[in-house]
Amino acid sequence: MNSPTVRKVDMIIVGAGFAGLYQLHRARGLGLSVQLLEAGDGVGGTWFWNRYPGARCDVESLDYSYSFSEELQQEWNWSERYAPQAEILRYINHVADRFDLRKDIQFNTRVASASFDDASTRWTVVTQAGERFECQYLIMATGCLSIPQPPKFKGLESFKGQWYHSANWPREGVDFSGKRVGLIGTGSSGVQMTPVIAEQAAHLTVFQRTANFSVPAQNEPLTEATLAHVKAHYAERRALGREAVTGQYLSANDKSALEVNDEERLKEFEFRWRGAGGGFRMLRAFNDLMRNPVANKYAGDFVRGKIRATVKDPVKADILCPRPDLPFGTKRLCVDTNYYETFNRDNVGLVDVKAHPITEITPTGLRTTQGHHELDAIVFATGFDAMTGALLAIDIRGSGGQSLREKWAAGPRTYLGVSIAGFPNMFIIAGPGSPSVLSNVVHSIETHVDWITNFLERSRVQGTQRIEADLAHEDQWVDHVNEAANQTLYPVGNSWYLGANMPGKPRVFMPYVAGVPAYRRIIEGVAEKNYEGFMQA
Ligand code: N01
Repeated sequence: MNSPTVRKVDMIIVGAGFAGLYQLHRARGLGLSVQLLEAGDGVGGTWFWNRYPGARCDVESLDYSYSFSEELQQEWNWSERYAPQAEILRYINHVADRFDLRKDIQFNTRVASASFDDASTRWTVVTQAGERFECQYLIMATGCLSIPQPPKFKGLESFKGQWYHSANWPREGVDFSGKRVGLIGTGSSGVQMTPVIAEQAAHLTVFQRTANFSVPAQNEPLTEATLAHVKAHYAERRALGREAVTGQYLSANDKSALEVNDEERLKEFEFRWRGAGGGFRMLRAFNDLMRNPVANKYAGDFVRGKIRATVKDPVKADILCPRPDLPFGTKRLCVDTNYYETFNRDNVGLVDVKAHPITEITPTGLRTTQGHHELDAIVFATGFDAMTGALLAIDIRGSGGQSLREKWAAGPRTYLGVSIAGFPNMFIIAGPGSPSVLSNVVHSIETHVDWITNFLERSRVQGTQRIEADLAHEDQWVDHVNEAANQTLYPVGNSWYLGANMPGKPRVFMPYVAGVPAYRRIIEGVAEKNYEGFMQA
């Protein structure tokens, strides 16, 4: 039998989202031969798959975009403050064309395994179709929210209508006109699609297990004058973003919620809810919202007050109000357009499936412990195996054949969120242990890609063949990430940040909470000290 051909390149990148495309561009700049492997048939990553109605970013597009090319940021015109999915996908396609990236991307290619050979210091990457590649550097640009949590409901196979998952939406769209639709899940995806589906469907029933907090996006079209102003000062905007805790400048108030009186506190919350632009600005209303339970409760009570003032039916309002044991913002804050208002429509129902759990899907709908709901279509907005799912979906074997699945059996462990001890010459972009999903992720991606590229440039000059995080440094970093999380209220939130949404997943707070500027200073310091904590041979 002939042995399969092996394609040899300097670098394999897995994933053609924001991270993979920029890494491809930068690696080419180093003169490396690169092959990018992508499971989908187009670029865009999360924006390729998540085409559900109402999908849009929750970080403003003027910030949630690449900063590496002045020409790119000058020529692209965002239409709205928070661009819809289709526009973001057009932008990513534009980037792929503008920088001629497609010629190094192989689509429809899902990676099955990757193994490191200590003798040659090369990775062998095998696709699900059995193709083999060999490379010196392996870059995992697989995304934090790319493995949907499959709906596991008894009886789903018997359902006679159509069902959909938010992250695997039909490309041609779905027409819900005249249909009775059930929507399970009220995280960012469910909250974004509720108002849009309600407009079209004959009836929408939202099945909510946990009430989360949602704040208005205050989305609006971007005028020519706004675009011109931003473009004239883009460098300043990006510089402010770099020094902001989330990598996006959002006028942070440096006062404690406890040092002001009731009137001033309310004024600040109102300002952020309405006038100052909405969205994540609410998290910056006071400097201790995510650390001090009393401060946090003020924010939670404010939003609960808004829900009760908006939703006319007091029973629905009560179900929609997050319970006191969920601190504000500790499950990822949802950013919406008309979410709570939608529950005032006659064709929208709400079922509390914590109080009355779903028992089964039936051929004609869904049953809870309280009764049966007749449905023509079911939408699952039930989330993802976040942060680790895409990496562990691949059988990754590092030095000495060590399995990543085994190494991470009790939760992810990284050095700086970018490297894993025992897995030489492999880097992860915006992975667990870095600000990642708690930041403007496009900014964090650029930070990682630039850092990795500089590291590789230097090691090529020095003739280094093998780069590997030192285990003791990794242990220290994991402790530091945990300590930082434990100084906040985040771990209380039982969220996907902790893996709490996946039955059986170890509970470890995965992103690094200390903020983008603090993180950048750490990784820049590591670079300055000859990449301290990395063994280089
Ligand atoms: O997923 P989620 P998502 N029975 O995990 C419920 C990003 N994103 O796709 O909270 C009943 O947040 C689950 O209930 P509970 C963003 O980072 C960004 O909405 O586990 N319900 C929850 O309500 C976001 O945080 C945008 O009790 C079940 C929901 O499903 C992340 O992606 C837009 C259930 C899942 O919420 C994930 O968001 C969209 C069950 N068996 C997504 N299983 C932007 O705006 C789960 N649920 C950029």
